[in-house]
Amino acid sequence: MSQAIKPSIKFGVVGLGQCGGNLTEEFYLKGYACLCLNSSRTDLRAVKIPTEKQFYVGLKGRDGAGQDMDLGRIYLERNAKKVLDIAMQELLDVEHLIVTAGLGGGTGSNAGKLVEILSELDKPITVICTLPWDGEGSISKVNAMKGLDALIHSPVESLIIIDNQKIRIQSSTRNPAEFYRSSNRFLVDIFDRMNRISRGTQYTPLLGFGSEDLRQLFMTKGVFLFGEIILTREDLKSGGVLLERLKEVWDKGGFLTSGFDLSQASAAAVILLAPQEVLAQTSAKDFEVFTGGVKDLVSSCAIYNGIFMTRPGDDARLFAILCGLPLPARVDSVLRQAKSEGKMLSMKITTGLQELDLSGLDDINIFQGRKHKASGRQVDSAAE
Ligand SMILES: Nc1nc2c(ncn2[C@@H]2O[C@H](COP(=O)(O)OP(=O)(O)OP(=O)(O)O)[C@@H](O)[C@H]2O)c(=O)[nH]1
Ligand SMILES: [Mg+2]
Repeated sequence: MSQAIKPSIKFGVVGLGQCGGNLTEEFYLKGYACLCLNSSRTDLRAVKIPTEKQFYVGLKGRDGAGQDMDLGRIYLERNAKKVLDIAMQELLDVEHLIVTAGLGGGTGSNAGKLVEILSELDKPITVICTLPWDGEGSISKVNAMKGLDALIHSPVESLIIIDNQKIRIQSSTRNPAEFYRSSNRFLVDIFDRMNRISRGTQYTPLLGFGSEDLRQLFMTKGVFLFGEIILTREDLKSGGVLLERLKEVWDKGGFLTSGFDLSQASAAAVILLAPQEVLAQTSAKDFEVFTGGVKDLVSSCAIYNGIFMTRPGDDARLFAILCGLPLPARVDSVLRQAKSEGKMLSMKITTGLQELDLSGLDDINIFQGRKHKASGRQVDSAAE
């Protein structure tokens, strides 16, 4: 899908901190209205969006928050009016705001505070945030959990949670800049394709899924999960196989957090895009088995279905969205780590340097009485 297709929802993206900036850069490359906020001019320079879309929100020229979440919050509070003025000017005609941030850093973990500030614009807000991977520092995990809690209590509509542990496991390269860039791009690519389905004039809607359907899903309070699968002819031959592929994308696929109780979703969408030659081989009965299976998976929940006929030769794709979900199991795991590691860390910090036991050393003075020749004069070390 190309940028020639208009987006279904006019999103405007605000990135906070380094991770937020990296994710926002990907949206910018797809043509969305974007701006980056950071308390570090060094981090801002690294983001490849025009300088007039980058804004310093630190204090007195300080460079970053150094993982100090309280300092990051003070920065944002002091810059609240500036942030609001910029957002009003840059994102006036967008319909829905997206805030991107890495939970863990001192700046990005204040995404909840940013949501509070931006709520003055009276536009719905979705947050895309990351959770730290297991090998990250204890401060990161404590910040991430405090930041997530602040988000839950903020006026955010939907929350998209990226699991950096999944990114670490799945990445084939050891270079963090590289694996973050490719996973950011992978995710934003799918997001963007999903946001251009309903407006693609080359797709013939057989069962329509419109902009308003997508908007309803993004406005549903709770965690938002989405994924895309390229289907093989085998997948489309049986409703049962298709359902297994769908479960795969919701349970393990992509880089979003997993471990959800799918039956708790309050809305779901399944959109099939396939060329005529593939659709002609898919029996209506199998599609019924599939949609019936989806209903069983998510129990009582609003379901939006869409089928679009694409151009001959195109890949058959299935987009799957679940929303209104409670927090996933991965959050419990990071919370447990934050509590145990955080406790140990604060003990270490408050203990400081230990007293030395010098008993037994008092009477030892090896150089006492020795004569030294220094700077051409006799020095009696005992007398010095
Ligand atoms: N998925 C993903 N995670 C990232 C990326 N960049 C950083 N992170 C993670 O995001 C979390 C926060 O890190 P940063 O964004 O560097 O922190 P910050 O918000 O700039 O905060 P300070 O540097 O303390 O001011 C950490 O867990 C990082 O590992 C990225 O491009 N993609
Ligand atoms: Mg930073």
